[in-house]
Amino acid sequence: MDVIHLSAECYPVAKVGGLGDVVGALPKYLRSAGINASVVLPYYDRKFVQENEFYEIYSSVATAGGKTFEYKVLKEKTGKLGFDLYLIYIHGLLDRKEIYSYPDEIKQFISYQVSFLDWINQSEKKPDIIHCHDHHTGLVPFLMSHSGLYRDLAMIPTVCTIHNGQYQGWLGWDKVAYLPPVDLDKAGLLDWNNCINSLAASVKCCWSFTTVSPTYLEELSINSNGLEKLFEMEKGKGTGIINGIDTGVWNPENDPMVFQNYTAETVDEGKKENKKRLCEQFGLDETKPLVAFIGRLVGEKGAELLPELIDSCLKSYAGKMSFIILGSGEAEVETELQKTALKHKKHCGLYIGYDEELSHRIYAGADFLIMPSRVEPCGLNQLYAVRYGTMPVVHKTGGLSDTVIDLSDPGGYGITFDKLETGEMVKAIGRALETYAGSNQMASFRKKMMALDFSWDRSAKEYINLYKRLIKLHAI
Ligand code: NHF
Repeated sequence: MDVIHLSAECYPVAKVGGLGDVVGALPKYLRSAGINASVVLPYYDRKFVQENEFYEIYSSVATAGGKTFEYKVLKEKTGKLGFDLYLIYIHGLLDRKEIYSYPDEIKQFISYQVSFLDWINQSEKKPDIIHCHDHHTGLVPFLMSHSGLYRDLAMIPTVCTIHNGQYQGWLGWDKVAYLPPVDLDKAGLLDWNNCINSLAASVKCCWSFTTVSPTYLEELSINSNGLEKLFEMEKGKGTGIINGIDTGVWNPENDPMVFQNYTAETVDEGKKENKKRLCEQFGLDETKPLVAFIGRLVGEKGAELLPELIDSCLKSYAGKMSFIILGSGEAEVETELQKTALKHKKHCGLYIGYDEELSHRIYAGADFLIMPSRVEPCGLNQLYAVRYGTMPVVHKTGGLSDTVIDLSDPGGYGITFDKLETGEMVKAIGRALETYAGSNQMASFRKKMMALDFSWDRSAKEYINLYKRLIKLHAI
């Protein structure tokens, strides 16, 4: 079975968040389960692309927005990622450093989608499934069915995975000219609230959509930035599949980025050494329990709640713990956190920015990971945390509800709280401190967490079952 994944991100080529991690890992696991999965990305002028060899497999001209442009398809030479990687190159448009935030982003992603379709349309061997991720690839299912240019693709099953329904790829109807000729009778499929909505079009036109956790599928009908009714109507073709983690990359036993490797057997000594070195770096007291936050400093992740939480915890628990924060995001949140770190120099370490190595070191050295997310479609950080024996303390929402079992429940290994209020979160941290102080408790929870299986094997199987079901439908 040939499956092509389309995405704006794919680790280690281009990653901003969890989308990159998923698209960098899932195809590998599909491959080891016998599926010929590959990834087609826009070309980016970034480290991985500069340092690896690619060769041209196809070039042609396509039209979008009444303009004809030349595009090339490049293939990575060695297959070292564990799957075939293709990049779509367009001079002056798909040859940039950053992934997002260009003023002509609309043109950038439409040209990417159109070039992909143009290439596959002429290719003799068609894929069995086209799997689109998030709104940047959301117009593909519509164009496959409703543009005369791609008639040959109309019967290929499409899957659309929603990693984050808050961002939808809106464009005004004045931008319809950017698209190739489409059947305008079907324009309603592109529309949501009087504008073209790429994510809505994808959900309407794909054969099946998935969300990255079952709870998130439910939540989208209640809170999805205006698409609630659509998700309510289309729920029947949706499935929630929990993400996995790449256990090859995230493995404390041989992770080259951490200070000292460890296994479930040696977790206590390993964590002690990692914490010591991390605390040295940030001027923190290594004898205190260490609570970490890693992630984008934005409202969705509840990052603006951290300054008050840190103040309150240090007050309520007389400075008996330390915090460490890694991330970047909204300027105001960054400034507030900088003030907090300055005010509590001995108790709060802060790194504004994105640093893959430091994130691994924090998972290895911290005792707890706090996730006060407002919205969390799946969440990968809590999964990385348990893999490194770090206890997650999470708001019960989305994928966090599906993956973290509270200590008080059978099989529990984490701490959950229902409301995003400082008081509730302070209590949750209080429970963390009690657990830390309890003799031998922490040691057994760490072992328990490290034995959990959140690898991709299980989730990959669920995707394969879905692909098989769609291919059967195709045959009918
Ligand atoms: O895990 C990958 C990630 C999710 O919750 C995460 C998010 C973005 O917000 O699926 O995508």
